[in-house]
Amino acid sequence: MKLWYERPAQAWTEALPIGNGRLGAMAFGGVETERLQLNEDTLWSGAPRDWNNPQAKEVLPEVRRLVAEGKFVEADTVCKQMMGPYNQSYLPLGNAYLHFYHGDNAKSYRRELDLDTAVAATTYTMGEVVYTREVFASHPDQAIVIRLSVNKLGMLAFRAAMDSQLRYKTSWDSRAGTLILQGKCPKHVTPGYHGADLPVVYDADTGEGMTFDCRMKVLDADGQVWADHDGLHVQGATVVTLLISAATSFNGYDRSPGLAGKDPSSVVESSLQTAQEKTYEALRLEHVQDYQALYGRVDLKLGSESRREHQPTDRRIRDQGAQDLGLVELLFQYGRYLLIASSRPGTQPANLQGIWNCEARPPWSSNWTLNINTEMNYWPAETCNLSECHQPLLDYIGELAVNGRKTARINYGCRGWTAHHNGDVWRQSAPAGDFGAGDPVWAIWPMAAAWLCQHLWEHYRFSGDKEFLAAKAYPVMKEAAEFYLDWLIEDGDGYLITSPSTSPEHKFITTRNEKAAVSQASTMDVCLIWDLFTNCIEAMEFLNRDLEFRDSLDSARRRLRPLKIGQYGQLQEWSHDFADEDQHHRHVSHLFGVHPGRQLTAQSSPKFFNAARCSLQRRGDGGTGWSLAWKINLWARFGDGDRAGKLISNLLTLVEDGRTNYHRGGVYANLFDAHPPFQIDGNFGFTAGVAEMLMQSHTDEICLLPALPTAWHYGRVTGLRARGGFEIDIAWEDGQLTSARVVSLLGGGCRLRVGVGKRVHVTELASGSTVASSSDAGHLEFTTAVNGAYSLEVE
Ligand code: FUC
Repeated sequence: MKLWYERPAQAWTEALPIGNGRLGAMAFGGVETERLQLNEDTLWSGAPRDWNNPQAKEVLPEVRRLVAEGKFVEADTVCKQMMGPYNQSYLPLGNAYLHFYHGDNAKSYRRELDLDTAVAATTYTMGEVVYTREVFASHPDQAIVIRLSVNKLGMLAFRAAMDSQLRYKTSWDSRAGTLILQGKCPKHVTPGYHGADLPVVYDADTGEGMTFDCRMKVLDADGQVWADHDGLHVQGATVVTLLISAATSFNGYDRSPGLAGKDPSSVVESSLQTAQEKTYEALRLEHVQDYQALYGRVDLKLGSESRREHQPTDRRIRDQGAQDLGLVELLFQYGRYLLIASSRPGTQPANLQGIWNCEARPPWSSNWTLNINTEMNYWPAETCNLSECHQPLLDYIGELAVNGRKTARINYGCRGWTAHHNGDVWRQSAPAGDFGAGDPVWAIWPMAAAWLCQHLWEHYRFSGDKEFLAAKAYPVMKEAAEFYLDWLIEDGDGYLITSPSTSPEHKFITTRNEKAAVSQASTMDVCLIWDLFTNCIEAMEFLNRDLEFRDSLDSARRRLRPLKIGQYGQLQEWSHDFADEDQHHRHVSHLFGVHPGRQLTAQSSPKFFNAARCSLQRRGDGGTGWSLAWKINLWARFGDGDRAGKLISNLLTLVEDGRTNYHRGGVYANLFDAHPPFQIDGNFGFTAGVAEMLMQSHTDEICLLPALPTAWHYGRVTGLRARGGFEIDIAWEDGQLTSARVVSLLGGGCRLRVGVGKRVHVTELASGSTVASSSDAGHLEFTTAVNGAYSLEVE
């Protein structure tokens, strides 16, 4: 499980990411100069502000009237008055450089990232001297640790320096051997997709804008060490350990980090203080143990003779792509690695770039885009056994709801809470769009609360954590449901609809042959509300709470305008059978009910399920990285392993650095997902998709191997998680299930669907007794004990 290369990274998308959830670095592995590009996950421009727009409420009746009259283009124009300001931007902290004095004529060069240990390493030789470098981001010690060594006494000499693109100054503490970088963030950054004369605006040093502190320190060195205006110097050493730590003045989403911020310096000092009392070996051991406790839970082996582990990763992608099943395994585990590295309890959720960003105006502000991207980031969290890593998103939702309550009231005069398509560290909840400069096709979408609440419910379904459901999840879900109850209006035919309504980012063609964004009751709106109401109803029944409210949700759910099938047999994207602006558009929002929703299944609604398949067929097999990843998950839900496999092939193609394209996603040399540009959602969506091909549990049964591609002849997966608190191992040969194991963490009933022609039986391991055998339909049902283990054999 290694990514490895024969030359240093030339571009950022060749560098290797490390992270502890909060601190991140991209390691370039340069010979003469090593660069570690640094990030800290709370480092954002701006401060809390009022983004709500009372005018939205004023124009809402007019927008609704125009939509009802079919004047969609006019409605688009008027609903621009409903927008608020743009959201702020995630920022790059800086760089640490190690300048060596040995030139760059290295031999036997190799750099790698080992997913089993989360350690990046570089080795090369210069004449007789072998140089070795290791770097990792420790979660227990909240520091980035660098180890340099040579095999010849005293041959190590370098100068270490730091810089930043933001406002900064450096200083040094020669006695402590510490280099200090202190900086200040802009109070405003205009998103890169919007032109501005002054896109990056700073306040006075004591004014608005986050401050930050980053320190690099020699932990131990056996040579001479000193610090001066030029940086940290090491000479005549054989082994050196460096520590880097950083913090910001971020003091919560609702406090100004410039005027009422935390003191970042004391945070950095104290983490360095704790780390420096340990040896390098101890730091490394604790890091590896902490990491492996999460990473080691899932293992995937796809049997094949076509593995090319002996080839560098970039060549494997270029020459073999998805035919190299070892590369598929690597990309699967990389998604898990990246989630552990970018999302730990107490940190910010993984944003569009996880935590890795080198630009002051990154693509789409490296924000939380809530109309697919942020949710996709967390698709693998539960199924791939990283439930703890889901926590930052769950916390974010609770905080967003606090701001979203004001937005619901001020913008729409509704109860409850809502949020729109863009979020930032200040928990921006209003429609971003610079008060009218934005396009309604993305800005007018008060649906984020519904989608995000799915994560609260899913966390409960996987973990069975009743305390979490009762105290944290349910109250937020209920308030979101209140918002949508108020947001829904009557359509005159007895149905409830949303208006204005968009299908995110995709326009339709009106009968007057014009492009428009807003109409009524897009399929996604209806499916999102169905999902939220259904989850709330189940939660209320389980908690035995608010049963009257339950009834009003249930009757509203029955009155949602029904889905429709269009002229091609497709599931209509809008409530009229409009023509698509782009038949191959990257978003597949109208298929939400198939995945990640559960409204449309072959059993519950075969007609719409088949229509949804027709829609996906029409969309084609192209798209941005995340779009390909969503399609993998969808084809898995349609039970078509080969088609999912085809999408995997399309995603596992090498994209050169610097290209942008909306139709051809892939991966970069470092296996980062390419929208392009780099966007991490496709990595997470891919990993979730592979899990979905091997096991599904979104209905009331656990389905083993629902969408296995023919090319994955034999293999096994261990440690996947199913709803209901089950841990599942599966093995197969010749494309057929051979055995499985179920560990029940919560006890209770377990229903399996195995889909093999032969008879299977299930044995309880503790007692050795058979607890179930399959009928011909391949269904099994048995009761499990808490922590009970069950083995399934094919007869
Ligand atoms: C949505 C998508 C884009 C991109 C952006 C971050 O706007 O349509 O493709 O992923 O989010």
